[in-house]
Amino acid sequence: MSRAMIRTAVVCTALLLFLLGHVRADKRPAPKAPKAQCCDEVRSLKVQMANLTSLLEDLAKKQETDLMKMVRQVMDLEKQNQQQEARVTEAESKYSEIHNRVEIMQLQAAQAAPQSTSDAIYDCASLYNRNYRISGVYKLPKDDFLGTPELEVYCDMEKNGGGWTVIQRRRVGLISFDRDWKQYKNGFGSISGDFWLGNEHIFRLTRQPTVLRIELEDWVGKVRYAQYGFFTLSNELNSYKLFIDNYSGDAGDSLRYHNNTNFSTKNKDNDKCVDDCASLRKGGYWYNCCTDSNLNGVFYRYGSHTKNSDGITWYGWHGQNYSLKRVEMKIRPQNFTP
Ligand SMILES: [Ca+2]
Repeated sequence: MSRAMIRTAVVCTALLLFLLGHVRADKRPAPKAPKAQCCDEVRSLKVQMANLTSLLEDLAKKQETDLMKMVRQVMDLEKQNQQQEARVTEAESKYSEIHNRVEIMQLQAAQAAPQSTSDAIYDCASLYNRNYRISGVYKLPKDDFLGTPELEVYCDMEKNGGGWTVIQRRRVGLISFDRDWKQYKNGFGSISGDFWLGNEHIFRLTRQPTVLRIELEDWVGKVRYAQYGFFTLSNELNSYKLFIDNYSGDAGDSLRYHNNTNFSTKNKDNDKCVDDCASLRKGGYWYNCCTDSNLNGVFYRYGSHTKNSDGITWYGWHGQNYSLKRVEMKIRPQNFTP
C-alpha cells in the first residue's frame, strides 16, 4: 500500500466517524425549550376547540332533531285536525241525508196514512184495533187526504168478532126511508136508532176490501143473517153501483138479484125495470126489477105487514109480502182479525 493510499483511507475514515458522530448527536432527545411549551398550549387549545366543535355539532344535531320532532308533531296535529274536520263534514252530510230521508218518510206517511197505516182511524175496525171494545156511537176524525169531514158512526164491537161499522138500521120505525138522492147520498136518521149512513160514506169506507153482514129479525123473534165476503160501491158518477160476492148465511142470497145495479131513489130511477121501483117500494135501494129484497122499505108494525110488498123485505126468508121487524147492515175490512 502506498502512502497516498493510506492518507486517503485515513481521511475517509475520519470523515465517516465525523458523520456518524453527527447523526448520533441528532438522535439524542431535544431539551425542553420555550418553543415546545408553546406547541403544547396550542395543542391543548386545539383539543379544546375540537371538543367545543364536537359539542356544538352535537347541540346543533339535537336542535335539528328536536325541530324535526316538533315539525312532525305539528304535521300530525294538522293531519288529525283535517281528519276530524273530514269526520265532522261527513257526519254533517250524513245527518243532512238522514234528515232528508226522514222528511220524505214523514211526507209519504202523511200521504199514505189514511189508507195504509194500521193506526189511522179509518172505521170501527181501526177503533177496535185501538182497544175500543164497547159498542156505541163514535166519531171518525176528518180525513184531509180523502177530503172527508168528521163522521159519526155506530160501531158494533161485540157481535161476530166486533169491529163492524153499521151502515143501515131499522128497528124503531119512526123515520121514513122514502127519501131523495141527496139525502141517500149524505145519510139521514139517528145514528143510535134508524138511519142510512150515506152512499158517499159507504163508497169511501168500501174502497178497501170489505165484508157486508146483514142481520134480519122477524116478528116472532127469529134471527137470520146473510154475509157477503166482498162488498163495494162505485162512486156517485156511476150511481153507487152495487158489487157483492161470496155469500154465506141462513137467510138466503136475496141481494144477489140486485148485484151490479145502480142505486135508485124516488127522484132518480136507475133500476132495470119499466117501473119506478124506488117510488113503488117507497125507499131508495139498488133495484134490479124491484123484487127479492128491499131493506129500505116501509116499516110495518105488528100484524099489518103481511099483505104489503113495499115493506122491509127479504124474499129468501119470508117472501116479498112479509115486512121484517128488524134489520141491520154492517161492514168490516176483509183483513180484520178480532
Ligand atoms: Ca125504471
